[in-house]
Amino acid sequence: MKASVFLREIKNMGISTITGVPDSTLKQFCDAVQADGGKEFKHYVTPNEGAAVGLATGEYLATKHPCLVYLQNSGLGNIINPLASIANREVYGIPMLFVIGWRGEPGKKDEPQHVFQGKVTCELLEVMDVPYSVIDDGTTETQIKEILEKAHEHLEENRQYAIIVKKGTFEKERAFVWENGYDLVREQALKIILEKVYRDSHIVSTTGKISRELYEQSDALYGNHDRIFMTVGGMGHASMIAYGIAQADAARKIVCVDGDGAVLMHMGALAFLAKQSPKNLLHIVINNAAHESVGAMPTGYSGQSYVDIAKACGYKAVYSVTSAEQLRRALEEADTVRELTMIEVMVSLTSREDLGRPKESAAENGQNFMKKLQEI
Ligand SMILES: Cc1ncc(C[n+]2csc(CCOP(=O)(O)OP(=O)(O)O)c2C)c(N)n1
Repeated sequence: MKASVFLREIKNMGISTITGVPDSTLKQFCDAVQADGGKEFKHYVTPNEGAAVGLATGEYLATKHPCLVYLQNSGLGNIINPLASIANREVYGIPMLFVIGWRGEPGKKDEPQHVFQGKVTCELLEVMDVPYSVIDDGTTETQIKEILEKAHEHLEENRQYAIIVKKGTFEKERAFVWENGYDLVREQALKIILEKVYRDSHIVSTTGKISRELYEQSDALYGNHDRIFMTVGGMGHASMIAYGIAQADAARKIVCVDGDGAVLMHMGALAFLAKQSPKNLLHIVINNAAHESVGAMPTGYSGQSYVDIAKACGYKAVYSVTSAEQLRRALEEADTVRELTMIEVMVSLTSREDLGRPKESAAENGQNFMKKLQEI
């Protein structure tokens, strides 16, 4: 099915505001929403999925029109609080239509972080009092119309309804492409970071391609990746994991390699970290103004600087760099400062088609990281 056809039916059911966080399973859907460019739909990429439920709640209060909230099933955790304690029919009864990308569908091979989440996706919706339909590449236009009619009935009763989207449901159409104006390639920046910090620090890296690129570059440079803890799931929590390690032993140097979308998702961590001010934590934000790993949709804070926020929160030193040379210099300086520091690295929207994935299980990588941690 074409995502543009799906969107037309969404419009026909009276929805004209779409909000959420992008997902690779929903890439074609996200591209179609971007391609609309605000003509038929108002569109907001929110910091996290719970924030989208908040926005949808406000829109309904103001207009009596339900919103469409899209998310990867990893984001279910983020919506549970506002769904259970605001939107549920036993509280305010706020209707909204969820469109959920299903990673880790049982029986299909997927990454470790998606396996359990994929298994409990339907159950979670049942527990949350959200009825749902599942669609795939065999779902016809007529069936979609029927599903949306059913959804409409639930929305009319002040309930929510979810459409779970299997991988490959939406056909490829015109991809949404944009440039952010930066030249430095993320993978090159990550290599520079590894060259500077890998020997005497431990790294906590964020969700998505940043971890996958660090993994490959570390193998290429040092023949192992044991000093990297990859936050493969739990998007937005890498800096708090890094802090957890840093506070346990002030003698260890910890580097968090974060993404701009991930920092935005749980931005409160910046304020917390600044308050704690660990001297042994270097926070690097790879900023491409987008969720590049899942299709490069711009974030809700695209084009803005993270160091200004970090500085205002109380980070002791901040650098924003756009070139390899500036990055090398900032890493040198950060090493002499030895205070809570943020380096923001502005990078392009480039990544390799043949980028690999970790070969070991997550548990194995976790164990190896813990062993290495004891060595320094
Ligand atoms: C809670 C949650 N929502 C959505 C996703 C899907 N997801 C994986 S990586 C990613 C984009 C990360 O963006 P950013 O941190 O800016 O890094 P980039 O991919 O641009 O390098 C998203 C949205 C997820 N893993 N978890």
